[in-house]
Amino acid sequence: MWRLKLSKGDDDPWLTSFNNHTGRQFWEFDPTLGRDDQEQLLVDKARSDFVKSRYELKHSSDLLMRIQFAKKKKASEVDVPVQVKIGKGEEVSEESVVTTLQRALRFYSTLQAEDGHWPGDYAGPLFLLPFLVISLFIMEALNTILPEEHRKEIRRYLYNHQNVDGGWGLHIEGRSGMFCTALNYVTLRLIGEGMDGGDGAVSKARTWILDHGGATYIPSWGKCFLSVLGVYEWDGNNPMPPELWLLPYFLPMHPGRMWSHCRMVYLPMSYLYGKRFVGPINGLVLSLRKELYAQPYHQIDWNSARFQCCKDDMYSPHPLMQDLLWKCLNTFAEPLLMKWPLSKFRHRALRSVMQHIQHEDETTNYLCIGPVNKVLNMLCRWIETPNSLAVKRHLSRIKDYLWVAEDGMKMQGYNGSQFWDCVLAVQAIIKTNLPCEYGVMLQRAHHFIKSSQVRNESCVDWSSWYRHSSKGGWPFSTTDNGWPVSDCTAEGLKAALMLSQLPAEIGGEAIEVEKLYDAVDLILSLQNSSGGFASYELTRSPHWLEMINPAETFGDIIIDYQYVECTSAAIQGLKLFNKMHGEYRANDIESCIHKALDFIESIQLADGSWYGSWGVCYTYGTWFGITGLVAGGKTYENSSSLRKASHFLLSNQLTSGGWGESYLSSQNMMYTNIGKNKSHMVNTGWALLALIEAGQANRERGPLHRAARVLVNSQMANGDFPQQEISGVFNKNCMISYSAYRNIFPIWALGAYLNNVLRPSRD
Ligand code: LAN
Repeated sequence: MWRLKLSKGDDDPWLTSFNNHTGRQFWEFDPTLGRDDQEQLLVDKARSDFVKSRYELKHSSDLLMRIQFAKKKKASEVDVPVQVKIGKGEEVSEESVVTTLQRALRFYSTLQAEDGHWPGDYAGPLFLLPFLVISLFIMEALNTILPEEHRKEIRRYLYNHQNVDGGWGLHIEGRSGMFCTALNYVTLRLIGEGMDGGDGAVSKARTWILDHGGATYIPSWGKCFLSVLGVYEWDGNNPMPPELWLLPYFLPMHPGRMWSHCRMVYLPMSYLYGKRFVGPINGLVLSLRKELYAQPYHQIDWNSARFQCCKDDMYSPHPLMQDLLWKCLNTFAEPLLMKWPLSKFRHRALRSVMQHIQHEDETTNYLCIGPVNKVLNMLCRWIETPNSLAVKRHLSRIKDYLWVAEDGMKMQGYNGSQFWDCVLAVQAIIKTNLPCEYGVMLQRAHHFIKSSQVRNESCVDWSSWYRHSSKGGWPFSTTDNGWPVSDCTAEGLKAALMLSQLPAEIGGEAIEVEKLYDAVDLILSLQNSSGGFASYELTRSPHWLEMINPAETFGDIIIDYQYVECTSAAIQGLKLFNKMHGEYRANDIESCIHKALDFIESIQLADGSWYGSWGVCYTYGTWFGITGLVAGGKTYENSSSLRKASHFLLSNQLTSGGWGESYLSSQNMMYTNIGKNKSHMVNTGWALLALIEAGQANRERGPLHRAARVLVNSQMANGDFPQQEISGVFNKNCMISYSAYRNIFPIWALGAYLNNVLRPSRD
C-alpha cells in the first residue's frame, strides 16, 4: 500500500532543511499494509474507475490521498450535515449556502496536514518523468531509486495517459506530439517494457513516432535528452554555448537577465552540450537507435535534423533570425571553441557553469527551482563526480517530486504547491465567516505560513549569482526550495495580516511585525519601472529577446514578464498592510500602488478581460484584474475598466449559470468554452468572486444567484467537489494541475456570496 508521508526527513542523513522539513510531502510503498484491507478495495476501485473514463476525464481526483485521510479520521469528526440541492427556478437560500459551506469546510479540514498545509497532486505535464528516468538510467540508479513498485505505478500512469492514437501530449489533456511520445516511449523501454509491452501500447507508440517522421522531429529539449542517452547525436542539436555565462552582463542576452526558470534549465543543458556528454551505450540504447527512426541511425542527416520539429509540437516556431544565429554559431563558433586555443574558453565556461549549478543545489537543499533543472543538475553533478555527496543529496530529494494517485505515479511540476494552496485556502476559509467551522484549521495554517517565510538571503553575495533578494519572501512550495515568488509573497502577506486580525484563539498568534516589514520591502523591490510585477525577479531584459526562444513547445520563456496576477496580488497585499500598519513606508506603498494600478489598466484587453498566465485563463486573469483595481480604490462607478471587465464576465456566463473555460483559451489566446458548454466549478468560482468584488450585488443579482446555485449543486455527498478539467498553465501551452482549487474556489466564492450578497449588512 502506498502511504503519503508529511513533513518528515525520515532520518535520511543526506537531507538538509531550513525548517525541519515543514511542508515536505512524499509517497512510500509499505508492503506490509493493505492485503484484503477495505482500503485496498477502495484504491482498486478508484484505479479501475479512472481507467474506465480515462478518455473523458483525463484528470485524476487525487483519491489515494483522500482514501488515506478518510481512514485516519474518526466517524464523529467527519460528521456532515445533509446535502442540499437547489431545483431549477428555486431560490438559493442563506441556509442552503451555510449548509453547503459547513459540509465543504468539514471535508476540507480532513485534508489538512498537521503542520498546517494541504497536501495535493501538482502534476500534469508529461515530459517530466522521462527526464528523470533517462537521467537515472544513465546514472545506473534507476532500479534503486525507482524499485519495481515505483516502476509499476509509472507504467500505470503512462498507459493511463496515452492517447487513443498511441501518442502522448505535452500534458494530460493535450493532443499527441513527438516530444512526449518519443520521450515516454523511451521511458517505458528503459523501465523494462518490451517492444510489444502494454498489450500493444508500446508498439502503437512506436508506430506513432515512425508515422510522424521518426524521432529527429522531436523538439529541442527532447533532442538534448535523447543525445545524453545516446540515441540522438549532439550534431543534431542547435548550439547551447556555456560561454554565454562569460559575456558581460550589460548584453541583453546574458543568461543572468533571463527568467529564472529559463536560466536555470539552460545552465545544465549548456554544460551537457559543452561537454557533448553521452551516457554509457548498451544493448538497449543501440536497440532504441533502431526503434526510433525510419532509416538506419548512421544514415541520418543530423545537420538537417537540427531544424526538424513535428508540426503537432510546434507552438513557438523559430523566427528566421534565430535559425540564422544557430547556423552561424554552429558553423563558425562551435568548431573553434572545441579546439585549442579557444577550447580554453570552453573549459573556463564549463567551470563557471558548474559553480552556478553547485550554488543552485546548495541554496535549495538540492530541490532546485523546478523539476527540469533538478534532474539536469543531478546528472551534471554525477558526471562531475559519480559518488559525491552532492549526488547522494540529489537522489534523496527525488521523492519530493513524485506523487501517487489513482492514475499512477507521476512527476510533479514543482516540489508541491504547499504554500500557494495554503494562503488561498486561508482566504477562502476566512471569507465564509463561519468561525464555528474553523476548528484548528486556521491556527495550523497560520503556523505553516509563519514557518515558511524565507528568513535569510540565498547567500551573502546573492546578486553575483543573479539572484534577487529573498529575505522576507514566501515561496510557492516550501522554504527548502528557497525561491520566493512575488505573488506568493504578496498573498502570504495578505493571509498573515488577515489572520492577525482574528482573535488569537481562532487564528493563533500574530506574526511579528518586523517580518511583515521584510515582506513589504521585498515586494516593493520587485516592482518594475512600468509598474508591473513579474514572477521571481525584476524584468531584466527587453521583450524582443523572446526571439531567441529555442523551445518550440513553450511560449514566453526567455524573460520574466509582468503579469496581471502578480501585480494585482502586490496591490492587495500592500493595501491591506498599509491599512493596518500605516507607520511603515506609507509613501513608497502609495506610489507603488498607483503605478501598479496604471499598469493593470494598461494591459486590459479590448473586450474588458485580462489574460491569465498561470490559470485558465481569461476568467482567472479577469478575477485578478478586478480584485487588483478594487483593492487599489477603483469602483464600478469611477472606473470604466471595471465596468468593461464585469461586462466581459457576464457576457460569458453559460445558460446553466456557471463558467467553463477550456485550456485552449490559454494556448490560443482566445476565450473558449469547454466542450458541450460544461460549467467548471473553478472558473465559476473565479467569475463569481470577481463579479461580487466589482459590486454586482448592487446591480443585477440574477447572475450571482445562478452561479451560486451551480456551485451548491455540484457538491458531492461527502462535502468534496468534483475534479474537472485541468486549471493551471505555464508558458501558455503547458497545463498543470491545481488539485486544491476544486475545494478552495467553491468555498471562497460561496463565502463571498453568503456574506456580501445574501447578508451584506452583517459583513
Ligand atoms: C509556477 C507555479 C506557481 C506560479 C504562480 C505563483 C501561481 C504564479 O502566480 C507565478 C508563477 C509561478 C511561480 C510558476 C512559474 C512557472 C512554473 C515554475 C510553475 C507553473 C510551476 C512549474 C513551472 C516551471 C517553469 C515548470 C518547468 C518547466 C519549464 C518550462 C522550465
